[in-house]
Amino acid sequence: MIRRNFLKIFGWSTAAGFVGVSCTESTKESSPKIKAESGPSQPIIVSTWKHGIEANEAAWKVIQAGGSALDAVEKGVMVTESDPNNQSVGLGGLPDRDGNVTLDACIMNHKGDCGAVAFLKEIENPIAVARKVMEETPHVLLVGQGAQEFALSQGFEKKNLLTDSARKAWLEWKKNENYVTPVNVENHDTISMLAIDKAGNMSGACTTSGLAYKMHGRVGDSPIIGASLFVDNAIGGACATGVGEMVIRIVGSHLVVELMRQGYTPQKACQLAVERIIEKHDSVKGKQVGFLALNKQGESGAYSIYEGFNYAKQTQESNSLIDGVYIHKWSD
Ligand code: SD4
Repeated sequence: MIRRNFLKIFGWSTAAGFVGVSCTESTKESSPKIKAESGPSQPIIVSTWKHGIEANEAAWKVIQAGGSALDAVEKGVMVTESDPNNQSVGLGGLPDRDGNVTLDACIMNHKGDCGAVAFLKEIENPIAVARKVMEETPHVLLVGQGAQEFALSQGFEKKNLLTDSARKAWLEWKKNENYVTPVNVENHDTISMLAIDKAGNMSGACTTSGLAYKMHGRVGDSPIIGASLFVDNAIGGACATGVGEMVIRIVGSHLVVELMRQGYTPQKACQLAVERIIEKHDSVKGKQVGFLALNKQGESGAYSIYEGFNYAKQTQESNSLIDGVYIHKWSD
C-alpha cells in the first residue's frame, strides 16, 4: 500500500604467504567445473565477528518461530546496531573525522530483491531502513539526507548516535589528527549476516558505521550490493568486512558467489577473492579484508588477509565462534 502511494506520488508505474590458522569448515576443494546445486538445507546462520553470537541468537529465534531468513537477518543485525558498546555499527559507532556518525547498510533476499542506505545519520537501525527501501520504493540505494527523510517518512525516529565513549575516542584521535584510519580488530567489525530459513531460502544483511574517522561523506562497501553482500538463492551468499575500498574494487561478495557457482567451496571461494584483492593492489600492508560465505548446502567458510577474523555460526546444535583462515599475521 505504501509502495503504491509512493509510486503514485512520484508518477511511476513500474519499479525500476602462509596460512596461519586451520579452519575445519569446508576446506576441501571441489572441482570448479561442478555447479553447486540448490538442495534442501537445514536452517543455519553465519555472521561476522564475535558480536555475531548475540546477533545470531536473535535471528535464530525468528527462524525457529517459522520466520523468514529476511526477517531473521534484519532482526539479528539490529541487535548489534542497537548495542551502544559496539563502536563499529549503529548506535555508539565511531564517527567520521568531523564527529558525525554516518551509517551504511544493505539487505538482500532470496529473490534477489535488495535495498540499501548510505551516509545515513541519526537513525539507529539503518538495516530496517534498507529493507524499507527494498520493499517500499522502486530503488535500491538511498543516501544522506534523502535516506534520512525517507526513514522519517516511514516512522523511524531521529536519535543522537554519538555516545560519550565514542566522542571521547574521537577527541583523543583528534589530538594527533592525521588521516590514517588504522584497520585492526578495534575499528572494523561490521556485522554481515547470512541465513537460511526452514523453507531453504537465503537472505543476507550488512550494517556498519564504516571506518572510524573516515572523511566526511565517505561511503564504504557496506551499502554496495555485490561488494559487501550478495545472495543468489540457487548458489549461496557471501559478505565482507574490512577496508571497503578494497572490497569494492573487486566487487568481492559477488565474486565469491560466482566462484561458488563454479563449484568452489565457500572457503576456497573466499580465499580466491582475498587473493584477487592482493593481486590488484600494490600493497595490502596493514589493511584487513575478510570474506564469509555460506552455500545452499549449509557449508560455510571464511578467509581474510590478516589474522583475527572470525565468524559466528548458528545451527540446530550450537552457536559458536569459528576462526577464519588468513594469510598474514599483523606482525608480518
Ligand atoms: C567499510 N567495510 O566501511 C566497512 C568497514 C568494516 O569491518 O567492515 N569493517 O569499509
